[in-house]
Amino acid sequence: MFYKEKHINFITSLLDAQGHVTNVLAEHLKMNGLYWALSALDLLDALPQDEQRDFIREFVFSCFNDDGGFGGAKNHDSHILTTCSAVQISAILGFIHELDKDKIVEFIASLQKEDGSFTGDRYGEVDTRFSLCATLVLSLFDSITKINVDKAASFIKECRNWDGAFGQVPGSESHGGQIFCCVGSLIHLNRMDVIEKDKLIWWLCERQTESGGLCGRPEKDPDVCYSWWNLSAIAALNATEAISTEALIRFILKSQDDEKGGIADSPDNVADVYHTNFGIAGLSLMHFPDIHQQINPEFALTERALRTVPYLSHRKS
Ligand code: GRG
Ligand code: ZN
Repeated sequence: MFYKEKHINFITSLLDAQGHVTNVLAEHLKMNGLYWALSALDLLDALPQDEQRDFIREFVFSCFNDDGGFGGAKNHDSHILTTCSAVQISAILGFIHELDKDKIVEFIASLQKEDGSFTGDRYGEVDTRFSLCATLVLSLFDSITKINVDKAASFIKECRNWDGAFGQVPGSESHGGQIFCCVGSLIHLNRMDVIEKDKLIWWLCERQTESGGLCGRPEKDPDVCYSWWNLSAIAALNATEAISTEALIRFILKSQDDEKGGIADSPDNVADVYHTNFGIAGLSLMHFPDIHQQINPEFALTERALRTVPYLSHRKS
């Protein structure tokens, strides 16, 4: 049984009247938390309306900085992770056309390094997560050519390991989360040729555990969020039939809180907004019948939201 109404109540109860994700998340996670909450509500056909929507829009604008990026809260420094969430929220709530596209694109492009990688902010940490944020945002603005596409792809290739999977930086361990980032980046860069498809699908399938849940690395415990990180890559490679979706659906449903709503990282743990969103997103990838919205694996947005983005009007979904 899927507790749709309970999940809607669980998430809406985390949003205060102004649309902020209250209590549960630290200040610097407010923007990301808002994306998780709104993405889940979009998938459940329960987005906030009217006043609450306007408050969220104002919050997003209040986090915009002169450098063209968004901080995680008002007066916070810009970061590519929070910029990505802010742009995604704007797409979900239908105000992306009001953002200062040119300044945001300039901010993202300024974070690309000589080797094609991206830093998260002006302090210089590099991670393939940031490549995904950069390419996702540029793709939404139809501006991918504002970066060096060849170098961006060759950096991702450097992060590909002998097992066909990807890590955070060259030489680092393969991980489901980074695979989502690298596969997504390569799709946005139109460089799927960098993927060793058979090897990668094999690696991903081997992450399904006896419980039906997916784990992020060999010998690790299953966790509902990999029903998004791993499965989105599997779906993008058109290989969903290579895992047991029935067993994975059972694992996600078992991780629900059947009283208060919400989904935890695994059965019997405490539900949170992050696992609720990615659990529901995973169910959407598997065309679970109670979820009517289809999520797109490389944008982590519903096809409904993507259809409202004016810069993508030429796109066939
Ligand atoms: C557009 C949805 C979206 C995201 C932006 C932030 C980001 C880009 C991607 C995150 C990808 C990632 C690294 C996900 C994994 C997160 C996670 C569960 C990390 C836990 O790692 P460990 O080592 O746990 O603590 P394991 O599961 O390996 O034991
Ligand atoms: Zn998790």
